[in-house]
Amino acid sequence: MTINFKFTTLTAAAALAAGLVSGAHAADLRGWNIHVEDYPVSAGMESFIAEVSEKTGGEISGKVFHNGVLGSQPDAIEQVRLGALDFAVFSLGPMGQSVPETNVVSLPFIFSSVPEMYRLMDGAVGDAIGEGMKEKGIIALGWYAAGARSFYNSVRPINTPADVEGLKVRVMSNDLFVKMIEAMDGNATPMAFAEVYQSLKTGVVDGAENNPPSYESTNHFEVAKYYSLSEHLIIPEALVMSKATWDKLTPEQQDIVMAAGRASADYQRELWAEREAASLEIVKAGGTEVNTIADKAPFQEAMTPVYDAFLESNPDLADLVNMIRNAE
Ligand code: BDP
Repeated sequence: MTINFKFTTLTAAAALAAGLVSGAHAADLRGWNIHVEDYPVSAGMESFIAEVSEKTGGEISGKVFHNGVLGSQPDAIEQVRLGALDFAVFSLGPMGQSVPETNVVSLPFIFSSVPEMYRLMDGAVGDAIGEGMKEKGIIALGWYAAGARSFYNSVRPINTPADVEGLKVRVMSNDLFVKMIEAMDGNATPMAFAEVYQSLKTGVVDGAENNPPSYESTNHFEVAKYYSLSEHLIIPEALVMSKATWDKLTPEQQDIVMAAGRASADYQRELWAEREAASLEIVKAGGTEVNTIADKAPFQEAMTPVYDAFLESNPDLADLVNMIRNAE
């Protein structure tokens, strides 16, 4: 018995050194996705896992579970940290509770434009946030596009912060978004993405906020006809792998996974630009009244208390905030 046991252990160790066992263990990765199958994030995730499978000669394969069937986003973030889910695309919005650094990109109007967000996330800002995620068990493989989020509701077009007053607005689960709505005297309701359609329809909430592809793909536009281009949040999304899964890979496999993650982000960003334009056309054809906001300065000014409270309770993140705010 003892001899057999030793033999088995040695064989396993030898196989591990050759990268065979780790590859075999990682073979069937489970990917969490909140979106419908026909969505830029979904296509990006599919291209990622297909490339990983091809480049590892099938040592690592996987399946993407679309439509949030594996649970809500806040839960899935914890599952990835624990290694119960292997990969996912997360908005950095609901990641704030687990990874403090990610809160910086959830501050309203912190990026001045989407191109600026890409540039900074592909540089030192993204590196700092990625480090914070790694410390919490999440490996960032690529920054995905999510455009800018704007308000929509079933009551009235929004042109000034005063138009938000008294509205019940669904937000993603993060206290920063509650504070953002309260700064305009609205009533914020944190709620899972999957529950928003029904809540809009039954009047549990008057509105929500999201980018055009999410407003369209969820059919929220059918039940909240006013879409006002406030573009108050530019929050990147991340293709991530659980560190528990990552640590089982050989260095060669890790290189393949990292390169496939980056490539899938480039692809997703291209798809995003097309989908954003298409989504706006679809919602307009469906009867949505889209309005631009002539002057966004009053919204930005209304956010001062949000920044003040954030910096007061997170003084260690001031450098990162300033790095983004002072970016040329
Ligand atoms: C979408 C994001 C998704 C979020 C969702 C939300 O892609 O990750 O869960 O917004 O509002 O734009 O919950």
